[in-house]
Amino acid sequence: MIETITLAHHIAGNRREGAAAFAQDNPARADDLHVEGPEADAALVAEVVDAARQAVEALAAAGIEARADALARIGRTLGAEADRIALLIARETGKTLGDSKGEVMRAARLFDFFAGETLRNAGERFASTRPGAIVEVDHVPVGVVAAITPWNFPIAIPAWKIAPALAYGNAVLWKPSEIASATADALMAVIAGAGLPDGSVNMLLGMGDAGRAIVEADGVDAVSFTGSVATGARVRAAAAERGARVQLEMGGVNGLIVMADADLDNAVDCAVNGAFFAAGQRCTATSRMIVGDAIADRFIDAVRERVAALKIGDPTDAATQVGPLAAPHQKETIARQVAAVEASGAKPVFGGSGAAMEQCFYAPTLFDCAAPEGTLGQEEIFGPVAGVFRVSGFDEAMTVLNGNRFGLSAGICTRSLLHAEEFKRRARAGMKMVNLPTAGVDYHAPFGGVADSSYGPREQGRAARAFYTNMTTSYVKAL
Ligand code: UN1
Repeated sequence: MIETITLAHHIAGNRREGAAAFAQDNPARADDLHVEGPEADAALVAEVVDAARQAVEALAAAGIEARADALARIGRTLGAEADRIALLIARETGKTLGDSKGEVMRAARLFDFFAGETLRNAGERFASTRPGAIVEVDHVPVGVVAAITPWNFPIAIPAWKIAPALAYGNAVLWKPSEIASATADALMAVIAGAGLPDGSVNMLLGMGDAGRAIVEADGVDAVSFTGSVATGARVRAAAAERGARVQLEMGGVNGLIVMADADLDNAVDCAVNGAFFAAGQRCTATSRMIVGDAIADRFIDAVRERVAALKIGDPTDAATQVGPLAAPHQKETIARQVAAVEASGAKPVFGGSGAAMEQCFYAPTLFDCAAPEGTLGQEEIFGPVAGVFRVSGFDEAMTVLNGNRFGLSAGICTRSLLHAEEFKRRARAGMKMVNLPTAGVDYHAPFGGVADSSYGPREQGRAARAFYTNMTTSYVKAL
């Protein structure tokens, strides 16, 4: 029996229905879940911007303690409802139940963290060069902030945009991915019960057209986007056109260096987790294993053995470690990219173009002797596909690591403190991991990349304030 969920936009506390414009089915099985929802247009965006503008006033009037309480309440409710929401994430996006539960808890902690930050938004005070005057610096709300979020972290990424936006007094216009809209609706239900003023968080559904209408809307003061490089470039251009603030988190072709002196067991754990968990659908996933010649054969054998033992299957089964890709078109894209890699002469160690399975499943795929300038070295493949790049030593490893236009996350497995420090100094990446997978970040530390991976200020942690506030400088002379 297929459950059908028909979604609506959420505008200032009310549901707004519309003709179904997109659909998402459980990517692991055909007989379970069908989600559909409408597409927002420019008129709807304008209506939301008005409601949100009023909410900015109401949020200021409510005061910081009311906002902190509301954020803490959202965190608590998410924690209490984690099992129910995790099951929905697994059914809608194919993320394993364990990962989904972990993600809901991460979202809960993000709301909790920013509940605290609401009260800690302190300014600065200077003596003025003009005798008798003082200078005060305040961090004030930007206004109406749009959050455009992807499906691969369908609740944590929205949380790390919505929570700081509210903490610092902004109202939110959120457009979740059409692949994760039922999960988004579940988060909206939790937010609705938190006691925030109507219009503080509004959700418009849809695909590219809705996203474009939001980014181009005049009253949207800032846009925080996580998604593909191609879409990110369009968001940046449209926001720049009208002078709106923009923050982009996009792709990565992240590399993990495995030095000959590494703890091999740990390095294999890092590589397998980074490349294949979440079916490789993390922008921090490991696409490139940059391995010292001396241990490459042993490393590959150990990876093959570890991957053969992975339990691939229904994400709602608690024992499953790797689920499907999120949607049929994702699987088609991966299949096309893998075929291109094979056409260039590469032979898979395991997986490959025959690895497409039933529904949206795609088996882990690893190529040996990958060329740094080829597809595996240069192009993001948002699936369980990685290449081994054999190198002669540390310097060559660093050259390969920094050899593409991205710079999100990078890792090294080594027992050498010298190489770990050199790696931290020379790796061109926003996140640097020593003896840890390239994926998996904390919620209280800054997150973001360099080069073509990111644009604008960092997300998460206290660093998030830079994007969600304007600085004002006041000069006061008491007479
Ligand atoms: C993580 O690795 O824990 O879309 C987070 C992504 C990133 C988040 C990664 N923005 O995969």
